[in-house]
Amino acid sequence: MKLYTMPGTCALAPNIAVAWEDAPIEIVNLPYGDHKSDAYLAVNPRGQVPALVFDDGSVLTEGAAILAFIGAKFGGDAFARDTPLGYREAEALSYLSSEVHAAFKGHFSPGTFAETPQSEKIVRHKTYARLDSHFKRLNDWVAESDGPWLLPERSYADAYLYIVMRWIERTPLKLEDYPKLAEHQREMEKDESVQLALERQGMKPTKA
Ligand SMILES: N[C@@H](CCC(=O)N[C@@H](CS)C(=O)NCC(=O)O)C(=O)O
Repeated sequence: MKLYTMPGTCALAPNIAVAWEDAPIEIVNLPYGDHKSDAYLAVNPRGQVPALVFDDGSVLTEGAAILAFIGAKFGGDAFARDTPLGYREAEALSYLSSEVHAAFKGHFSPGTFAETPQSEKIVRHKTYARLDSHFKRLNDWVAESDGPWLLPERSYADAYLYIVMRWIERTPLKLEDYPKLAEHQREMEKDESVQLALERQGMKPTKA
């Protein structure tokens, strides 16, 4: 199996899960731009990472679905779904993917929602307010878990949270305004599997 990634992207979440589980999945880190090459469009016509290619050539996209696959196939009991942790993990992954990750679109591609520089400015302004409310919610969530993780135990949601929070550096928002999320980032970066995944994706720890 091959997992397609690209530096700086959300593909880091399944890449971290692969490292945590020591799963026999090859990481193929595309140089930025190659996600629109003919060769990669044959893998994922949407030109996005992550994509997991099975040995029979079939392809699974969507980070949360790839994480669910890695958990089911290689995660053993720790990530079994029929437990309160499993349901909470699914809830957190769904929120991170459909709400938090999606909200960054207004920062990375404001032109999707606006046609003029003036309306782009409004989109960005609203995007940062929306991201701030998501980050406050996530900060409370970590505080309530009574530990450094999003849930009472470490889960794949932490891998997803880690990559979306790295993107805050590219916005006017500041990680130090969400102290539990800053602590979460530091804890993740102490983890050797996270360090390995970062290296495989051509990235470095942030030293938050
Ligand atoms: N809904 C998809 C979104 C994937 C996605 O947004 N991938 C980004 C990187 S984080 C990407 O490949 N962007 C390149 C592009 O859209 O051109 C998922 O959750 O996997």
